[in-house]
Amino acid sequence: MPNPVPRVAAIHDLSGFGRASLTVIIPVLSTMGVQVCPLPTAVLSTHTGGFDGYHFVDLTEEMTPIVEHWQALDIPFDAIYSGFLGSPRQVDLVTDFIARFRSEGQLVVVDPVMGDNGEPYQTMGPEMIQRMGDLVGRADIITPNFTEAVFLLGESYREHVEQDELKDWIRRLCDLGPGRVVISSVPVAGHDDISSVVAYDRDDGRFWRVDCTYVPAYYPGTGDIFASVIVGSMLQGDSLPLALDRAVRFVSMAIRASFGYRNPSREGVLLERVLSNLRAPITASSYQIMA
Ligand code: PXL
Repeated sequence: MPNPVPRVAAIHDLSGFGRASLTVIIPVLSTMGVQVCPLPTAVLSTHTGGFDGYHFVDLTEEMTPIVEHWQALDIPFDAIYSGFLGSPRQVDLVTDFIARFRSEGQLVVVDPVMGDNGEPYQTMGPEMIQRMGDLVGRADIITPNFTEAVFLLGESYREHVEQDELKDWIRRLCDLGPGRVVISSVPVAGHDDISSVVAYDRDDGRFWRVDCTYVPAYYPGTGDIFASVIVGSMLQGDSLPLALDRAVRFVSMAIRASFGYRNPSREGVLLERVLSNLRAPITASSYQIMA
């Protein structure tokens, strides 16, 4: 019997304040009609983007007993979705989780959370970056941002990349293992006011692109919201370009709903104001196939 509601194992941290990781992943997926079973990797007082002195509780030692209980219960998951990991050993634990719970028709999504704007997050050392490279090899879909794609490929960060080179990067990311790659925050040459999201499906060899108008503010947690909408959309049966389109539209809407306020950007986007839009029927889409 298939699960009456799609069920996802979500392996991410819980940052209490600042609207990132599980505090946005759970509401987004629940609103999209997906049951979230969190396997927390760490508990933090806040996320690490813009707060000093945060308290970080590593849950590495707690993860295996949780996984063993889930395995004893024989819980079937329609998707496994990992994100921010607190230590290199947690990468092994996620790999082990995928091996234990892998099943036919399941979706394994790895969001290789490591950094943004050319910089690694405070807790991401070179070992984490190297190990994350191993983990993406176990995924069906990966969702790095432009910076994380650069890290995974061992390239040097740059402001712009030509389309042919970007396609080459994406094919190289697929060579690591995943059949579908989605890269967000790709700079568009000659257009400082636009970034794009590009996706590739190895099965049909097609590249898709959605452009986003740049809003001059950086909000932590938007990558988690973006990847979660992709997961929810794929679980609803949407095609890759439609999932892409929905994720871009929703994150853009969340940023626009927040930018007009003087709310500190480190507190994240005002998700609660826009969440219900995830239930709206799809009326238009703007994805393009890349020549
Ligand atoms: O949104 C990614 C993320 C997740 N978890 C933690 C973070 C960040 C980004 O800063 O600090 C703890």
